[in-house]
Amino acid sequence: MMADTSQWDHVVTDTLGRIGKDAPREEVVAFLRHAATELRRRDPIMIVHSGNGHIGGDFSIADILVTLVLHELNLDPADPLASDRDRLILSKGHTAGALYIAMALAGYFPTEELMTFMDPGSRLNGHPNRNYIPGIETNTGALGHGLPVGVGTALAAKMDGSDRRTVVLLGDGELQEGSNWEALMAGAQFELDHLYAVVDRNRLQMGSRTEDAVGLEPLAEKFTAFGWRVVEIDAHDYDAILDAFAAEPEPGRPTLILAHSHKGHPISFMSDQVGWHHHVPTPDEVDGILAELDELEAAK
Ligand SMILES: Cc1ncc(C[n+]2csc(CCOP(=O)(O)OP(=O)(O)O)c2C)c(N)n1
Repeated sequence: MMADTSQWDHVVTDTLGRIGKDAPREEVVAFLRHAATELRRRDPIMIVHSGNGHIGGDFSIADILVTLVLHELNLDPADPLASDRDRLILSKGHTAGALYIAMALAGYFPTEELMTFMDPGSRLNGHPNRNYIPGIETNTGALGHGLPVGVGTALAAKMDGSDRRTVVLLGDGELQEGSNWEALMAGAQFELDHLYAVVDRNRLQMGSRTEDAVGLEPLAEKFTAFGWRVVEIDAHDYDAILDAFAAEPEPGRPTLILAHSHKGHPISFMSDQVGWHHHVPTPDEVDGILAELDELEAAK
């Protein structure tokens, strides 16, 4: 049963389009900050509508996602299957809601369609499906498959002699799937220097801290030992995200961006709270999220 969300009809999500590579850095950052705020406004309303979703992990990757989809990657919403586009794979497919909003903001499909999230017959499934939305590169949701597919995608680009990049967004809990470590070895073996893995290091998985389930640390050292160049960033700092992708690839080595984030960021009552992994917010909580986003936007 889809819930009534008409009380938030005043929250309108408009297409923003993409901001070009030649725009000044301050303009890019202001644009991306606004886009991420719009994403975080729309997300809880979609989740209340469907009664499902992964709001904590949506919020932790919002800043990176808008940076990639609305600016950094070589993508064209009007030509979503252009052969030399960069490839983005959302391996943490449970955060499909965030990807859909970023894609709608960029212009891949009308923003009105967002409110069909998880309706019967909707193109916007609970996990991304490439058969429905052109521009989604591969179906994900069963954790542990995005990076192996990304290795193949990047290897294909290398065999084509193309400079196109492959970027895979992973959860940190997801790293407990052994397939990731095989893919890390293969990425180094094939010297895929246009392959980027971004790990959303929010330190929480479903129901616990990662370190209390199957501990991951020392993570940066493990990636280095597997032959990857490691770049550590604050996942909510646009300059850091932009700089990480602007750096020239290191010849022969894939790049691992270890993005230190906060699940539920930047909302005071959600941030770093494990209970918000797939909590469906109450109407009061949605109002609280919207009020905090308004306040933060006014303060900038
Ligand atoms: C193979 C597989 N096992 C279990 C799940 C169920 N599941 C969905 S989200 C999740 C936790 C993922 O944690 P993490 O990768 O850290 O994501 P985040 O905390 O950033 O949302 C799990 C276990 C799944 N989607 N796929």
